[in-house]
Parts: sequence; C-alpha cells; structure tokens
Amino acid sequence: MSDQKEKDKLSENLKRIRPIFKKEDAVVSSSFKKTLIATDIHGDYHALEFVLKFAEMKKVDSYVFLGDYIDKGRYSVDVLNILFDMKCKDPNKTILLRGNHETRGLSPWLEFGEDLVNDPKLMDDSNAVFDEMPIAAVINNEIFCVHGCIAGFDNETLKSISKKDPKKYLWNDPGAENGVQPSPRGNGIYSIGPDLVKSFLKRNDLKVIIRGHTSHTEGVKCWHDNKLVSLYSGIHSDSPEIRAAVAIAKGDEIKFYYFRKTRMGFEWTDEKKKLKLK
Ligand SMILES: [Mn+2]
Repeated sequence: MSDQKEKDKLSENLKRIRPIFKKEDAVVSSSFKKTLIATDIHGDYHALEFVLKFAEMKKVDSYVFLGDYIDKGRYSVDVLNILFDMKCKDPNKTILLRGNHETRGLSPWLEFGEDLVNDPKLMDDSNAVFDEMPIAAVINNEIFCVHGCIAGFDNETLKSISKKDPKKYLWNDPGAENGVQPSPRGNGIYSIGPDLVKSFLKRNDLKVIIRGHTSHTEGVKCWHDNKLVSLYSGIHSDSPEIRAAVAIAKGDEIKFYYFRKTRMGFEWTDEKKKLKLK
C-alpha cells in the first residue's frame, strides 16, 4: 500500500496538474518521432517502472497512457505520482487519458478508495482532477487512442467527444456484430461493431483505434481487420502464458512489445508484432 509520504506528494501533484488538464481539450493531438502507448497499469508500480525503463532504452520522445492507473495493484498513489510528475514536467510529451476507474462511480470503492479511506479530501481532490482529464488522443494524425471504445452513434466525430459525458468512451468495448449491442458491463454501455469502427475512422480521416480496458492474457488483440487494437499492459500473475504489451508508434508503423512476469521480475518476450498504417 502507498505510504503517507506518497499521499502527501499526491496532494501536491493534484494542485499542480489540475490547471494542466483543465487546459486540454477532450481530444488531444500529438506528433512526435516515437510514442510509447501503454494502458491499464492498475496500481502496478513495478510494471510501470519496467515499461518506462524500456521506453528510455528505445529512446521514445513521448508517452500516451490510456487510463486505469489505479486499483487492482497495491500502489495506485505511487503510479499516479510518477505519471503526474511526467505530465507536469512536460505536458505535451505525456498524455494521460481518463479510464473508467478514474471516475466517481468506481474510484472510492476499490483499492484506491481503500488507500484514501481516512483522507476524504484527497479523494475529492483526486476526483476533481480525474474530471478534467482528456478522453481521447490522436497520434500522428492517424492513431485514435481511447480507454474503452468509440460511443457508436451515427455520424460520430472527434467533436462529439466531451469531458462532460465521457461514459461510453471509458466503458464501451469492441464487439463482433455490426452496430451497437448491449454490454454485460451494465446499462448505457455497448459493444461496438466493425461497421461503426470503420465508418468512424473513415469519417475522421484516421487509420486505427488503440484502446485498453479489456483485461486479456495475450497483451494485444486485433479486431475488425486490424482497424482496432485492444492493448493490455497490466499483468497480475506470474504464469508464463500470461503476457502484457505496450506499443511504440513511429511514423506509419506501430510495433508491439510483449512482456511477462516471472518469479524473478518482469521480462520481455521475443515475440514482436508490427502494424503498418499505409
Ligand atoms: Mn477499464
């Protein structure tokens, strides 16, 4: 569990970061040479450290995290502090999207809420900051990043996305059937079919969606003729079959790198996957 020192640090970080998020639109864009994309760190401080060391070795010059920084793991506060430090240091270089755990509906009730149970003000301040986080990002004018999925309504554009009503973007999933299907996750949440994903990309002149949110053991799952990639960088087991992944976007190419957890710590696997966007 995160200690008091980290909680004090979070309190300071929240004050610094709120105006930075406030200034950002619901959809932020960035174009750098090499962008690391990771998602669903879920309080796993050690996984985050491992991924950031790798990014440094690969000489990435920007970062996009797709939300769900807190809960599940034991170090939600530490993870937020590392990422908020990065964001404050250079706001353009690090994009921190909102996940469904960074919401009032979930954050007070799980591990993060447990961490802050004796500090309701810190919980309130955290939620106020979560409310200001951007919902989606466009990288290199062609990669659409979001925690859940698109909302799935007719003629949906980037302009339809608002910080005020983010639920569908944080909670939806891709689905195999065309159109929108109700989701077992709950009311007002949907599975989005290949027709809607493809028309959204075409209408907004984008090439691919990268999203997190769905926990799976393969690290990367491609949907809808590679038009949507479900990425998962969280790992909560040291079974050798369970892999997590991160992506590096460079020009018209996205490379995926897989890692697993062993009793000795994290290690990269030899497996690689490449997606060409042109
Ligand atoms: Mn999620």
